[in-house]
Amino acid sequence: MSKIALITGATSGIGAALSHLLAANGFDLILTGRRNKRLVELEHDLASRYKAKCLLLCFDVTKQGQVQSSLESLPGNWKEIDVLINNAGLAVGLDTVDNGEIEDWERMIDTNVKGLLYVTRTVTPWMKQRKSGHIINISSIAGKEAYPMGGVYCGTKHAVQAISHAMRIELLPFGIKVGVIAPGMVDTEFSHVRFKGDAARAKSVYNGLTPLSPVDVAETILFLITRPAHVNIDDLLIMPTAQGSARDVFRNQ
Ligand code: NDP
Ligand code: 8X3
Repeated sequence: MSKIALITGATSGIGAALSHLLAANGFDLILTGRRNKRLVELEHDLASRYKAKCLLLCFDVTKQGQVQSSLESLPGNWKEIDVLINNAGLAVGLDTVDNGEIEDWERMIDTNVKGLLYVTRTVTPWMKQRKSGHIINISSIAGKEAYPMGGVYCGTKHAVQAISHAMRIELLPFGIKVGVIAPGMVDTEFSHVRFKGDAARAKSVYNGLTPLSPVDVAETILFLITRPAHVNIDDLLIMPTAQGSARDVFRNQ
């Protein structure tokens, strides 16, 4: 029987790459995001390439009511989620704390922290009932160290680390695994979103170096979720070879 994986933020970047990889590996997929057109295109693509079975849920993770009603609308067996990938997230802006845009802070905190919590709050009881499941939360190098002008984004990813740690302990009696993957620079729409559509600035982030690709991260997640039942990878930091810390990168100019 196929396993069911729910991926939040499947419409782009890491989530989209992971959707392809899990479909290719026989998972049935619940794919979520706000951009419905992309979800529909992704579903067609996965069906034609891998004959994948997908269920689409278009919702905004920051809206608790939408999250809960969308997930509760899952028919019958689709609630038997084996793997939850809390991937939806973003950085908005790059600024000091005394200068940052309040609206940017709200979006990051609402998406990266509260959104992850809303999805987890709905799905975890279903896993507990079945005494089975695996939750992977996407953190970041920003969840391991802070850097100037990234204080709020780093704060949200540090929160993901702490919440994941607590969940891992809470869920021990239920045999539910909780893992974290913390990537360094990945070439996705992330910088485009952070710099509010400024394509030149987004591109400059990766000048002179080879960042991780979304497929690199997806392949690592596949490894995490295919370990034997008695093995859990708690926390995995994955970096481009050219990046040694959040701020130390080697660029070939
Ligand atoms: P992308 O911008 O390419 O993808 C982000 C995904 O999150 C999209 O599918 C987007 O879907 C979804 N999303 C954002 N906001 C919401 C929301 N309010 N409700 C529902 N879905 C939402 O970036 P990445 O693939 O890089 O990001 C994925 C995760 O990886 C994030 O948590 C990010 O913080 C983390 N990360 C990224 C790194 C990088 O360098 N790229 C490094 C380390 C961690 P839609 O817009 O359709 O809603
Ligand atoms: C994204 C990577 O270094 O911009 O999480 O924080 S970074």
